[in-house]
Amino acid sequence: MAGNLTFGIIKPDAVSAGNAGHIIQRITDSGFRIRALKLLQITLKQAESFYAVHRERPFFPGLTEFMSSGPCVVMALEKEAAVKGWRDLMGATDPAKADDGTLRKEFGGSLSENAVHGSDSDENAATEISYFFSQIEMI
Ligand code: 3AN
Repeated sequence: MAGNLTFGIIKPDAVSAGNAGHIIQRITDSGFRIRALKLLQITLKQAESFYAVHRERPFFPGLTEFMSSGPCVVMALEKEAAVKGWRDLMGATDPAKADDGTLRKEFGGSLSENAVHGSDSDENAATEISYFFSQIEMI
């Protein structure tokens, strides 16, 4: 059965560009219910822990530095088949290759500064939600 929850981040590039509100509007227009949301700036160590799966990749230092460079918005999102639905709304990792109508096409600037993050599986969604939100913060 498809899971109902996913985890998303509005990354520092989109927040500093003033696009967080536009992106949240697109999320709710697409039928997601926001179960939890907060603005925060993560530390470099927290970014390294969150992206630990990419530790060996050449882009890891730049990615973690960028993700800790300014405030971001973290969200727990609910919808039927939420992981796929949120990835479809985000679009391809590289904004230049993302389909029209996707968030990365509209708001992403580059492969590394691509406006939004989304979980890639139900299992990772649960892990990522619990990394940022306690049970009492889930509405
Ligand atoms: P996605 O976020 O689409 O699931 P992943 O999980 O492959 O993509 O990559 C995680 C993040 O790492 C991406 N959102 C992007 O910011 C960054 N990234 C991925 N590939 C590259 C790359 N080749 N060069 C720079 N940054 C990258």
